Amino acid sequence: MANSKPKIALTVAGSDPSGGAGFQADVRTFQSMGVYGLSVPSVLTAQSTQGVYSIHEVPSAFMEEQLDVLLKDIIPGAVKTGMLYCTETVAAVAGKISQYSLKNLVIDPVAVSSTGVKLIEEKGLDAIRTELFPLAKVITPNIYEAAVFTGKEIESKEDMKAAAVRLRESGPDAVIITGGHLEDKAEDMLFDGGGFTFFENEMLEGEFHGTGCVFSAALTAGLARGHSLKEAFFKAKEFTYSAMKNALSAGRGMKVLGI
Ligand code: PXL
Repeated sequence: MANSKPKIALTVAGSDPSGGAGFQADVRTFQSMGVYGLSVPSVLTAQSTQGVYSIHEVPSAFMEEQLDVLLKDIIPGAVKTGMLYCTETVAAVAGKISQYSLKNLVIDPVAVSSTGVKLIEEKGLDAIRTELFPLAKVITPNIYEAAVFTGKEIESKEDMKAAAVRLRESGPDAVIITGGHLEDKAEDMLFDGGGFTFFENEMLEGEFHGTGCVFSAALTAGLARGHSLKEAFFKAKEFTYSAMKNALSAGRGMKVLGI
């Protein structure tokens, strides 16, 4: 069928000039999964594969303008948020998501870079929890972020389950905790209020940049394509794992995923 309606997803995320993470990685992931990508940068970073050197916020009034101009024209089938950095940005994004009744919202509560740089202000964490989590179809913290948001260390599968239950009380329909490195396996877990679904991969050697971004973007693409959350979760895991296996040494630092 010619001219069938395109599947469209939006990312509201930081810019990573190296392309390994941030909205650049999200759009490449959307494209690779057959979904047309919209992108609104929320923060600019000076960054290479060797690390984040500096962070420059996009003014919140301009965030609102970017979203208004775009959403009056196109309503995406799914949306993800990545790095938001400060409370004003979180408030601007949450306001526009509500105003335009955006569906299939994936919140990746980015807190720290793969090289250990803080990617959010302290107060931003609270704003994400109170303003964005209640709007979300699913939130995708990694183990470290889940520990930051719950204030409890996660050292076992039981800890992961308890953190997911706790996080879901903030309002998202479901919680996916990624990157559990337990017993030499890479464990990821979905909790949708009913049951816990674990997805296990063998650990891959090496350090990778952007795995969280690529996973949450692939999940968003799956939702934009009309998959159920569980189906989108499995497909996003497979996509990310294969992109890690095909990782590239583009620069002198960490590997970026081969999407
Ligand atoms: O991987 C988390 C992340 C998300 N978004 C941006 C980043 C990073 C990590 O460096 O730079 C823009």
